[in-house]
Amino acid sequence: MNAAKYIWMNGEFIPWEKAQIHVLSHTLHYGNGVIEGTKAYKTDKGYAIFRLNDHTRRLKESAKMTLINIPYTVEELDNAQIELIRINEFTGDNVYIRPFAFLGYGVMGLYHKDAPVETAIAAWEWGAYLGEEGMQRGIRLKVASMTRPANTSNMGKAKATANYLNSQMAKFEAIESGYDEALLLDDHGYVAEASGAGFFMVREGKLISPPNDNSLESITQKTVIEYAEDLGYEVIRRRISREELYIADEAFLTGTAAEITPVREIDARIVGEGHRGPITEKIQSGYFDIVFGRNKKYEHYLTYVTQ
Ligand code: PPE
Repeated sequence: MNAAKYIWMNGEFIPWEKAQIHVLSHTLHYGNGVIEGTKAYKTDKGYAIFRLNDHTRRLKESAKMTLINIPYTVEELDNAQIELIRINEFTGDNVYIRPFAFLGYGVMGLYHKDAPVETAIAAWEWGAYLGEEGMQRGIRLKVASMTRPANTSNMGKAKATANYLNSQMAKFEAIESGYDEALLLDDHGYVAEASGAGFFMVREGKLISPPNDNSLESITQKTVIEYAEDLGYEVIRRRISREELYIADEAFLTGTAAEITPVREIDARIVGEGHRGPITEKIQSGYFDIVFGRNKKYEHYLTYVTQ
């Protein structure tokens, strides 16, 4: 990975290589932690963080769901992210920001009430999540053999570290089978989300995305819905069955890291014409206009980092 200069940890900026923890940290053993993924883009007016407040609020909400008490306010965490971008003196055209909270050293056993909460924020330059070529040509998706855990036994709406075991198994399986990314169904057989991104398909000129009954409330998904409706497209939130995937005219993934990644194949079925579809291309280029500050209407989503 691309190391940066500083990491914010428990209220202080410390050198990147000093941000270390004990091997008996609670989260390493039992997996209760929460993460966020936020991105800053280099605009004409310097770096701007996209939907910063929405991401930070989601971090606090994930922590509330998983019984982790983050001892910082949303405002304090927002300011720490702004300052982190400033002092790291990044130069790339975008920077990924990873705020997170986990349980530290001092308590073993499952009852975590007295385990100390550690809060940290790292930021680094991260290239195209599913490859530059994928952004142009589209990626190949495999429906995972495991489903997303049922709502009766997990918390899909929390961006919880523990949810990524399921994601990791699916992603590994997809790549080992020659695909780029995994798409996970819910426990009833309907599309939930990709291993680290949301899902959209296009049929008869309409955009369709699953409800978040069994998945993360994706901030990029929300942005795409708002923008697509602005462009005059109808957007429908409804369940998508597996066979319907195979006859989609277009498909794409949405995520902070994945941005808008076109899908060109799903389980050996060619999607549409087998390359980035026209509506996908419009949404993708419009999304980049928004995050890079080239669309005034969406500028309220940007937090500028003044030097
Ligand atoms: N679902 C999952 C499971 C997920 O991890 C993400 C983001 C999304 C949907 C899209 O959410 P949003 O970023 O709010 O639009 N995944 C993050 C981490 C990826 C990683 O590999 O790490 C991200 O994109 O930041």
